[in-house]
Amino acid sequence: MAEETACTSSWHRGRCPAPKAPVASSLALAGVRPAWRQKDQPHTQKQFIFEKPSEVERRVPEAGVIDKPGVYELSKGPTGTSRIHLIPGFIDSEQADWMFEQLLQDIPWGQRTHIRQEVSFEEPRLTSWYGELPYTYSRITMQPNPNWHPVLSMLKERIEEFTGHTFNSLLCNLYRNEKDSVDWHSDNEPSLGKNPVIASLSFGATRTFEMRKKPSPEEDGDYTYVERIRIPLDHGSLLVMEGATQEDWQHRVPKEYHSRDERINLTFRIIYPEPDGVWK
Ligand SMILES: O=C(O)CCC(=O)C(=O)O
Repeated sequence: MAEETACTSSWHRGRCPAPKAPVASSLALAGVRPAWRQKDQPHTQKQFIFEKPSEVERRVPEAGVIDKPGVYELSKGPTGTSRIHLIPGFIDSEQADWMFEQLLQDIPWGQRTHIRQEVSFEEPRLTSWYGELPYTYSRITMQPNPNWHPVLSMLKERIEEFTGHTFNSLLCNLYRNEKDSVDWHSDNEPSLGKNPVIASLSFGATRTFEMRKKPSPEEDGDYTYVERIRIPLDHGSLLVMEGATQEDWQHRVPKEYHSRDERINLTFRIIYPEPDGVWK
C-alpha cells in the first residue's frame, strides 16, 4: 500500500499518496566497447554520469472515486467551499423503473445544433427544457416551457423537500447509448446566479460523471496535473452540487467504449431573469 502524507485537499480526508522519490542512482560506463565498434577503430573513452534531477518529479494525480453516500468537500479556496452530496437510491429502483419509462416516452426530446468556429455540429445527446424563463448555454437558447410533466413536478417537490432548496427550472438530458456524452463544462452562466445549487437525478444506465478542478492561474490553462474525481451515477441516484463547485470545478459525462443503454439525467436549477442575473 502506498504511503500517505498530509494533504491540503479535503475530499480524501486529509490523506494522499506520498510523491514518488526520484530514482537516485549513479551509473558510470567506462571502457565498455559496444559490439558494433570495430576493434581497430580509434575512440575516446567516455564516461556517463547520471545526475539526480534537482526538482521533484511531478506526477499526474490518480482520479479519486466517490461511490458511497455522503457529503464531500472537494476543495476550499478564496471563492468558497466546493461541496457535493451523493445519495444513491434516492428513488427506489421499482419507482425509478416506472418513472424512467414515462419520461423516456413523454418528454419532448430534441437534438440541438452547436456552432463553434463557423462549424455546426449536433449535440451528442437529446435535451428538453422546463421553466418559465429561457436558458442560454453555449450560444443555444432553450425556449421557456411552463408545462411541467406531472412526474417532473413531483420529483422537483421531493428534491426541494430533501435539499431545502427551491428550483424553478430543469434541463433534461437523454443519452441514447454509449456514444452520447456531454463535454467538460461548468454550470456557470450568469442566469444561474452565484454559487448555484444544482440537483442532478439519474435514471437508466449507469454512466460515469467526471469532475476536474480548474487549474490555478500559474498553470496557464493546463489541466494535466489537476485533481480528478469519478462518480458512477446509477438508476435513482441524486447528486447535489453546491458552493463554489461550478466556479472551481468542471464536469462531464464521457463517451464509453462498451455498450450502454439509455440514460436520463435531470438537472434542477434556479434561473434568474437576464440581463439582471443576481451577481452582475
Ligand atoms: O448527465 C449528467 O449527469 C450531467 C449533465 C450536465 O452536466 C448538465 O446538464 O449540465
